[in-house]
Amino acid sequence: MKFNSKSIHAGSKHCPITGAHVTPIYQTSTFVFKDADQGARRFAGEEEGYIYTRLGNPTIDELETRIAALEGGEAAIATASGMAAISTSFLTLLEKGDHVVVADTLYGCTHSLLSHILPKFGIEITFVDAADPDDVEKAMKQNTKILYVETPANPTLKLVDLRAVSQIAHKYGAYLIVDNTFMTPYLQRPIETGADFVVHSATKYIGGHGDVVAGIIVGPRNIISKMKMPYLKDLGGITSPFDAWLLLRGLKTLGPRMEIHCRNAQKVAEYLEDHPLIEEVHYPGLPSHPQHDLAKRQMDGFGGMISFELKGGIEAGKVLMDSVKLITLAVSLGCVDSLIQHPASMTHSPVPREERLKAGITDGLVRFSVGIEDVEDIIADLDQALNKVKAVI
Ligand code: LCS
Repeated sequence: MKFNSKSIHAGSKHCPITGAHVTPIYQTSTFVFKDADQGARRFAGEEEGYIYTRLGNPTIDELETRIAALEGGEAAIATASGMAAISTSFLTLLEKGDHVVVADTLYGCTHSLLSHILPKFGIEITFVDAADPDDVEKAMKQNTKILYVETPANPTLKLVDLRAVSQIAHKYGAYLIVDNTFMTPYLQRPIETGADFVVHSATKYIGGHGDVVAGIIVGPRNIISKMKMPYLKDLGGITSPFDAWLLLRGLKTLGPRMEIHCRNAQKVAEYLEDHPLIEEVHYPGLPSHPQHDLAKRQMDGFGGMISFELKGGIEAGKVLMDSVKLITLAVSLGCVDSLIQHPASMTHSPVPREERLKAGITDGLVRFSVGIEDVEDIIADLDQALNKVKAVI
């Protein structure tokens, strides 16, 4: 099956009891055993079947099968949030004394997990400019267990050459984990270019409608099984059957939504680049993006995320964010509606200012998640808000 067919059908099982066409929300915490021996057999792993939703649930299973098929991975697990996916991967794969190499441009809470929480457990972290494979290789050591990157990175849209860094990771016997939140498997499948694991904030494009917080991990079946049992079972960060159902519903329209996000973002990026009040636009689909050639090679589309700097810095940015009407001032991204926010004071506030600036997350940077509204309306809203900026600077 091709992508859009898989996103509707992969893993889908019509209800064997009622014949319900759409998979039901198995909103139950526990499952009934026929007798005590059956319960014991299921706990012992001698018989397949459900026990308790933290250990497995039919609605969640269908989501996991579908997303693994879309990413081209062997297996997947769904988690309570993107951060639960990232922390569960690290806690499964790492041991005291291990070393992790990470891109210096990451979502703020991922940065905070790596710089404040993992070191408490004896894990050493090195931040690198992952856009430069030489910088990555210089940081690798004998005990490097994980190389972790986001591409495009949140919020600067800097790219990482996945083929190059997967070769480096494997040369040192490390796993490459790629956060594919900004792209989704519709636009980029890192496992096909050598990544070992893909993680997602499914809160974003996978859900797509701004009504769920969840995460996904995709990878080799033997390790994903271990992540599920005992790690996720004991750490506890599972998703709920209802959220899994919302994600299954979101996935059915992932391809068509991403097409519109990409088309709209390209037009918005071009509009912004031509606007006299805009200093710089970061969007991989613009020829001015320093890694535009890599974007064309590695991605099947340039995505829906843009960041930009206004002349007049953050004060001008605040006027813009306070003046939009159709566009919503809120964090999160990947929603059908357009969202605008300020990384330095919001999503990336956990990153110390000096490190933020080194990674290109300036005080004036504004991030825009372009929705699937009619692009003329999005541009008209930006235009009226930029006119307000013009009046005050
Ligand atoms: N990875 C990326 C690239 C993200 O952007 C986020 C959240 C996460 C992981 C964590 O996912 P969560 O636990 O929230 O599901 N990014 C956010 C953002 O940029 N604005 O609000 C949340």
